[in-house]
Amino acid sequence: MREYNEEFAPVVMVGLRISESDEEFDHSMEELESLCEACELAVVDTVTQTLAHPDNATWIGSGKAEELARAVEIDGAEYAICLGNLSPAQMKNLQKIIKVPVWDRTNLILEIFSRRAKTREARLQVESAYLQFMMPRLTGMWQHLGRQSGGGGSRANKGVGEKQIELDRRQISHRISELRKELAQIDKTRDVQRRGRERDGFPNVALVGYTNAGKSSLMNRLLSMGEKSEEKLGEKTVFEKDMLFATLDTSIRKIEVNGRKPFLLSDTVGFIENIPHDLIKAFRSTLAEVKYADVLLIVMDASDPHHRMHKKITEDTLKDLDVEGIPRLYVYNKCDLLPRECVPANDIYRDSIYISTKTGQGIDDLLDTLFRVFTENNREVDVVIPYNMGDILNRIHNEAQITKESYEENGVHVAASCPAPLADYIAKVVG
Ligand SMILES: Nc1nc2c(ncn2[C@@H]2O[C@H](COP(=O)(O)OP(=O)(O)OP(=O)(O)O)[C@@H](O)[C@H]2O)c(=O)[nH]1
Ligand SMILES: [Mg+2]
Repeated sequence: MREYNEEFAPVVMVGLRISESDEEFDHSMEELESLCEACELAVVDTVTQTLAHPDNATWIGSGKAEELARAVEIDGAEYAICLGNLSPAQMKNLQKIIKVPVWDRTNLILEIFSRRAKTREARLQVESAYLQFMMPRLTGMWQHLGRQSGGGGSRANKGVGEKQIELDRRQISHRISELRKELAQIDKTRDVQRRGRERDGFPNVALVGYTNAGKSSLMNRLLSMGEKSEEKLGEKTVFEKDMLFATLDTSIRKIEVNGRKPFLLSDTVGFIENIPHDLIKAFRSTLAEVKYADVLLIVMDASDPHHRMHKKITEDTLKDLDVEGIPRLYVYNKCDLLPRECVPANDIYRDSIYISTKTGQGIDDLLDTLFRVFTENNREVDVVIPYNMGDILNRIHNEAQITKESYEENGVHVAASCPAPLADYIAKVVG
């Protein structure tokens, strides 16, 4: 039993097992409990059922639903949280029997997201996903409100309820289209910002991976290696916590580790198994940073026995995001939690790196590997930089390998092997 904060609302967790192995089922239930915890809910009891397929009416079958109703009553639970995605009708029927709101996994994830979203963009994205999820479920929701206000199922009430649902539906559709417009506007601003960053020509690296793998911790570790001033470091650090979906908003930071060339690193929302489709759709523009990256760092918690599955889920989600062509490095984090003999030695010519953001182990190897990948994408540049463009020449000195440099009448003639983003920048500015 986990220890919960006293203020968390008590809930019963409900698992329906169809064809999963014991191990898969237990893991999914454990993850559901972590999702509950992230949503400030305390799991006080668990009810499980095994069926060949979900019951059409009540999802777990009517006998099990009665058992659940008793458990809910005895435990004083305020919600039942179901593993799986229930149809609107299943949710409505189950709710009627157990007399407290029923949430499925999607519901729970949406709730976490709506509590955690901070920036305007994240809030709008979550609201849009929530409303789209709610639309087909309005009937069930009204029934629950009716029951709470003591209305029950009388004919007169039902009429009012249906009218209300029609009204709600129209209002929600209207709100969804408003949200779309606002998000499209934010998208435009984001595009302008991105073009601005592209103009600077620094390589873009994106952190991606399963939630709680240590993406934000890696960002913070790299920031701390470059920033000596405590105050400035405090302003740049991102939120990290042992909790699912700690990060929802994308943060982009310039990483300047002493003696190395700068690059931009973006940290974004983590992935999870069966991530609700509406949510992925809603977060597409936040995740767009991933699409424009030069290298993806796929971060995994190597101490988690399910990290191989997490890797697969991450790769499947990336497929949906259309980022197939971007080079990837696989970062096995939390190696401090593994026996020393289980951690392979790093080799910068491989694409898997073993690190610990906690101890700093392997971080230099990760940077070496990352710069090896940048260099592999280098392009040869042969240009004359006018004398009034000293800043570009400085960057070539700092970020490229110069093979020839001579001072001519119109400027400095350089031939160099440049990181692709810098080569693009030079082509744009110098021609
Ligand atoms: N022991 C150990 N713990 C780590 C390491 N890296 C991160 N953690 C812990 O793992 C937890 C999750 O870290 P985060 O950096 O928030 O993970 P994340 O991938 O950003 O997670 P989301 O934002 O939820 O997607 C935190 O409690 C970290 O302190 C590590 O190398 N070793
Ligand atoms: Mg994070």
